[in-house]
Amino acid sequence: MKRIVTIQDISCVGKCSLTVALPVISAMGIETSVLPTALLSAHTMFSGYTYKDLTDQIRPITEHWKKEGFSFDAIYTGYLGSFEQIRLVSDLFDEFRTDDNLIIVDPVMGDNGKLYPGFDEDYAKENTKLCAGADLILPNLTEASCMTGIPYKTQYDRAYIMDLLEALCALGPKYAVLTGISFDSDRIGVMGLDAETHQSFEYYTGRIPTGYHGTGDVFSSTVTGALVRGRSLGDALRIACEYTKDTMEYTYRTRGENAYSVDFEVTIPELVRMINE
Ligand code: PXL
Repeated sequence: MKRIVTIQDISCVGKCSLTVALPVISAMGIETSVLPTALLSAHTMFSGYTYKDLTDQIRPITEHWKKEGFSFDAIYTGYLGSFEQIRLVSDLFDEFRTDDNLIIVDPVMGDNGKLYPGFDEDYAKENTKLCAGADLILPNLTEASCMTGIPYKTQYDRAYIMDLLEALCALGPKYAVLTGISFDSDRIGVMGLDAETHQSFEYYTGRIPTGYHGTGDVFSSTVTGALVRGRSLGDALRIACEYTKDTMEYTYRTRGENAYSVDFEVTIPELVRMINE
């Protein structure tokens, strides 16, 4: 069985980060090891959340893993909490990178033009160091703009997206994929760039007229799982876009706009069908 390690927080309530990555990647038939970076009572969109930093656990845990000889088919990082964590996770990349495993970085920092509570521009710049060591990075437009210094826009054309992708590739990953790209009101999807060949690719689905927390984590977990299951990047992106859209559609239909995250559990059978076909 293939094994992934995913490195991000546990938000006890809120369906994001590890509480999404674990069920989604496990459902794809892959062992999911975790390295929790922090323990929160709920995700940071709830006011008054508690936060227990787990930075001091990262080294002892990875040292034990090294002693045991554990290896991972992919290392997938999401929400991290501090400069120190970025440094420790970069070290972890160096220690656990092999010739054929994958390093996937979702530089979770913000959305809709704003950084999440607790993050600032300096933190965004520090995240570029993590991206440099990745095979694939999966920022949204907000995160891409903060990391590259290219101003965030809500109205844009293909040239703007290509500029962002080129700037992201210049950070050092093999592939950059931008999420949440929309050139018209009823389609949304992803555009990516191969840093070596400069070939671009894209995939779109119908658009659900609202945004939900945790959808980026559903998307990135699915891309990671599909790649480890041997799918091409184009195919992994298609499966992840479709699964994310299905979960958003179901959530919108049954709960409207005010859900605190998406009901990805209900659509897991569809994900399992897509990954096995
Ligand atoms: O879904 C991204 C995410 C992950 N972890 C925490 C968050 C968020 C988004 O707000 O607050 C703690």
